[in-house]
Amino acid sequence: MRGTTLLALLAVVLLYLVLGALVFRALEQPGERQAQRKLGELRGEFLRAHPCVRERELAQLIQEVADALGGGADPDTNSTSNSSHSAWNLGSAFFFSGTIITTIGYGNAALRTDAARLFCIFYALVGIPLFGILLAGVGDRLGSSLRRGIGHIEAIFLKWRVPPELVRVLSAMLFLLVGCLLFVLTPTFVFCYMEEWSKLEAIYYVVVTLTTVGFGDYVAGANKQDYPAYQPLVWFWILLGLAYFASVLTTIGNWLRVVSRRTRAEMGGLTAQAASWTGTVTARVAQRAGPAAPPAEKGRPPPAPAPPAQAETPSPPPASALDYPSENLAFIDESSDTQSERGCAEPRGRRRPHPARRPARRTPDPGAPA
Ligand code: Q6F
Repeated sequence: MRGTTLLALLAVVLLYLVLGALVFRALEQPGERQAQRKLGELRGEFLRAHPCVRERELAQLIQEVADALGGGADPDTNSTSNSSHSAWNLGSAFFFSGTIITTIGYGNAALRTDAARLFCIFYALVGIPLFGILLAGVGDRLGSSLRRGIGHIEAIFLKWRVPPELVRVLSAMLFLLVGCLLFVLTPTFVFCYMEEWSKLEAIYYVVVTLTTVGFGDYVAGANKQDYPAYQPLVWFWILLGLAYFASVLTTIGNWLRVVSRRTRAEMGGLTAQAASWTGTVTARVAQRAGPAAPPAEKGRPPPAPAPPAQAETPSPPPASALDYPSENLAFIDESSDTQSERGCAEPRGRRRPHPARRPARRTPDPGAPA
């Protein structure tokens, strides 16, 4: 990637961050203000109702509670009854290890001792790549079995003489639909029922988890359930869902890459035009000034009709994946491969030849390194 492209990308990302900040602030700050106000009122009321409690003491207790909550302690405890619930029993600790190696990192309970933090460093450094290997394997399996299933349906479509183009689009949609059904919608309903979350909360949790953002405001399986199979099922869902989402995110990335390439090509056209214009102008100026004229720019090659810019302009942007959504959606089972700069999947080895697959369109990418 060239320096200018990188800078442009940096600018886009910065803009995106600012946009996020503005929207989140607008949506969240009013509620926060209100909650703060209410808390202050409650505190004042409490102090008025219990004159024996000093304000300092109450503030101290609140601070202690807030700190303990961060460590995963249960606030619903008093000195006499020891709650059997622990954020660090074996099941919860196992879950915690899972949030490390998957990089979900909910953070609903965090490490408090230096020894544990030190161990966490090395645990993460080994565990994350290890889990990555597993995820790649799972993604591979998942992709090929999904593809096999959809291949049957494709064959039926083709038998019905549905145009191959349409079959490709349909099968890509089917890919997305089946995946969504299996890894987003079904879990959403399960979480709705098991955790008593609203539909929005549940789907928000699903996306936050499978994108590995992992805020930790919602955590599945945190409350003791009557179903012993629930937590293992969530584990299973996370393993498959992460693989599916990895491929979906890769696909979206490929679309964005196509958009950026297109923009770059258009921008390249503009700069080339500008370059050839300035080139002509300087040439004329130089001509008029005569052969003795000093070079227009010191330390730079003369502004000849710039060949590198020319190379970027002429052909219209390659027939891009955005024109053929199915070509991109077909990536959905190829998540385990790191997508190259070109963002085109190489047909890999033992893949069943795709009846409707058209040979990969490969147009030289003007922006790619040679
Ligand atoms: C779980 C649990 C959650 C909370 C720390 C994510 C792996 C399923 C628990 C699960 C267990 C204990 C998820 C598994 C991953 N959830 N207790 O197993 O006090 O909140 S706690 Cl959601 Cl990566």
